[in-house]
Amino acid sequence: MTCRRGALIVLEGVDRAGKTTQCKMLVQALEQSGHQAEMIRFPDRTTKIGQLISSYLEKRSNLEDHTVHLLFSANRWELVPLMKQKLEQGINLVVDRYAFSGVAFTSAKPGFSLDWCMHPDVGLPKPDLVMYLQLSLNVASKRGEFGAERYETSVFQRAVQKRFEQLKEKDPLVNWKVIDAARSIEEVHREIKILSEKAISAAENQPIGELWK
Ligand code: NYM
Repeated sequence: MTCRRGALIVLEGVDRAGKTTQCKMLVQALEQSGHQAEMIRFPDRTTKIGQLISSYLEKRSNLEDHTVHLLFSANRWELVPLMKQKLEQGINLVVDRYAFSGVAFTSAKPGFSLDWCMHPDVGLPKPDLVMYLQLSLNVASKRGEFGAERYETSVFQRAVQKRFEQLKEKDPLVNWKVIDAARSIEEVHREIKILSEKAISAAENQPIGELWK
């Protein structure tokens, strides 16, 4: 490798935990301290697959549960060449949801095991850091009503939260950090920035890993 590679940094958590706000703040802060950084979000609703997913989430169409799970995964795989290219150019990628959301949301549906849900994402670029924004659903609901998209009900979100916790416990090869997201935006940001800077230094001279392999 001629230049130091960028780090793959993922933010996860239930809806309303503040992931998108924190991703944007992190990209800005990293740029201000001299790093190259870009944000990506999954699902990426701009591709053809992403449009199918978006229409499903907005309840404009129905898709069979296994099928939509595989589409979410395909939506990550279609971005892999671009992600690798950017990481190899030294750009740090800050990712709003990744395979962990894929597993937590589908496995919250009846009849889906964590193992089955993890399979299609095995071998994706492995995040150097996964920050799980932890927030009780009581606090989350005080931040306003859930939206009108599919999955945005407190019963489903409770199941998703449980699945995130199970996945985190089952997953010793991934660098998970739990962030208390009930604090102020600034406090949460400070912790996320420190952890990210550390991950960036640790990743520089390491090859990009493969998730769940
Ligand atoms: N979601 C997201 C999944 O069910 N599987 C996935 O693989 C991913 C990445 O889509 N409710 C769900 C979680 C969210 C929704 O929401 C996307 P948003 O607000 O665009 O992050």
